[in-house]
Amino acid sequence: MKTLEGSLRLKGDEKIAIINGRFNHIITDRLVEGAKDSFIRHGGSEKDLDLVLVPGAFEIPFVLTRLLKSGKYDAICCVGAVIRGATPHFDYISAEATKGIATATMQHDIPVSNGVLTTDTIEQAIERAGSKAGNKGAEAMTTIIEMLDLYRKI
Ligand code: INI
Repeated sequence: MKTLEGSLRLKGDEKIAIINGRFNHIITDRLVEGAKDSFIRHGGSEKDLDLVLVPGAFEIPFVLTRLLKSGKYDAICCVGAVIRGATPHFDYISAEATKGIATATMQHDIPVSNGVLTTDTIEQAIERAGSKAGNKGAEAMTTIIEMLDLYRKI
């Protein structure tokens, strides 16, 4: 049986965009740091990394669609933080961000990852932004690195 699986290996010339929903920036800045760190550790070059800031998670899919259409990037990593305690329309914003990222991604042949946190409390968000539950920005970047290699193989 032939198994196809991506390795965590960059060629070194991949151009990547991180889209960051600035809302709850104390959290999302840490997610960006994690994503950048993962990119560099896996052999990426800082000059090939662009950071695009949007007001909140709700805006991520609109900018993602434009960046996908631009053809400038090999992969795109989305990060943000929607916290239930911080918004009465938590379900609406988190669902639109998740659905929007998935919908935009389906229409293009470019790896995209969803590192948007959706948590009940700020404590849960802190745990996922570089403390005891890891850094979901780093995980989101690692995911697109694996997917880039898999796309090369299939
Ligand atoms: N955006 C977030 O990314 N996280 C949140 O927790 C949040 N809260 O709490 O409201 C939030 N709101 C802003 C939203 O993403 C849009 O920017 C806004 O609705 C304007 O379209």
